[in-house]
Amino acid sequence: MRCHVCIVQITLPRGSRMSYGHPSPASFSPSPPPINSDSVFFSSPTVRPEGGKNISSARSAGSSAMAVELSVKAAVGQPDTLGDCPFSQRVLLTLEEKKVAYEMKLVDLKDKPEWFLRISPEGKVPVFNGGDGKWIADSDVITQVIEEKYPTPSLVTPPEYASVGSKIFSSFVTFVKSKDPNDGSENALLNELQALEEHLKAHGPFINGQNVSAVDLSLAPKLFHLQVALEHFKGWKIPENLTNVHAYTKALFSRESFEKTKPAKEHLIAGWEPKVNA
Ligand SMILES: N[C@@H](CCC(=O)N[C@@H](CS)C(=O)NCC(=O)O)C(=O)O
Repeated sequence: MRCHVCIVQITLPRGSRMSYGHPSPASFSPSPPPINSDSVFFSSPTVRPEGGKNISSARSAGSSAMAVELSVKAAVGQPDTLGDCPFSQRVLLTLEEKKVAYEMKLVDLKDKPEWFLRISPEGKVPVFNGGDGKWIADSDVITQVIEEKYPTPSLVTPPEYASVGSKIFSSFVTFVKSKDPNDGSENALLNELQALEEHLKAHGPFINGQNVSAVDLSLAPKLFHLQVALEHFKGWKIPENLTNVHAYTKALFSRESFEKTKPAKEHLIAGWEPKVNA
């Protein structure tokens, strides 16, 4: 099913009444989820994720019978607001870039509802239903399925570029949690960013050249977390001399798809706080 009007459904998690099925390698087939009476439908041009339910342009709930659905993380302490999961945002970005209509369900990971645990037995977001009732976990698998189902515009990244920047997020996590300034975690992150700089200098502006592709949509939310969290917790910024990385983040963060799906900075910081101060 292809639609050029993106629809987002903000759902009260506790009120959701979704059907479920049994896991297979990456998917499982519940009976179609019933329409949730708590659901509110929004057309995406007016959607401000931080705005939660205070959004106009409501649509009839009846139009969602076989809709594409995506469950994502709700903000910490605010179950009706989009949260800060980079894997969830990656899938949202993929749907937005391909202009696929979808319904978004917010999940409070601190108080996982039963319906969610049925469709995601590991209790992780994102989980995706392509409209056929099969629930799929893991952003790697989900984005692959979306690419196959909606091949235009293609977001395929050539295999030789697929792992560019792939160690940035883990390096950032180590550094942001580090309490020892001499443990080498800052240098490890700088080395990864330098490698991205060199790749972009040779092949940019995006990782696969002129057009955004899947690897950029995976990296963009992670770079946003890096930028916001490191500035907040360590007063640290990506060095000025990494000019291609700066141009890259600017280009990614200013895309309409990113503006629509990004977490509010305060929610991102609230998400990292317990890990940083553990
Ligand atoms: N490899 C998974 C990672 C998903 C993941 O770790 N999601 C986190 C939120 S960002 C989660 O659901 N954690 C479970 C929890 O916090 O209880 C993917 O790419 O989708």
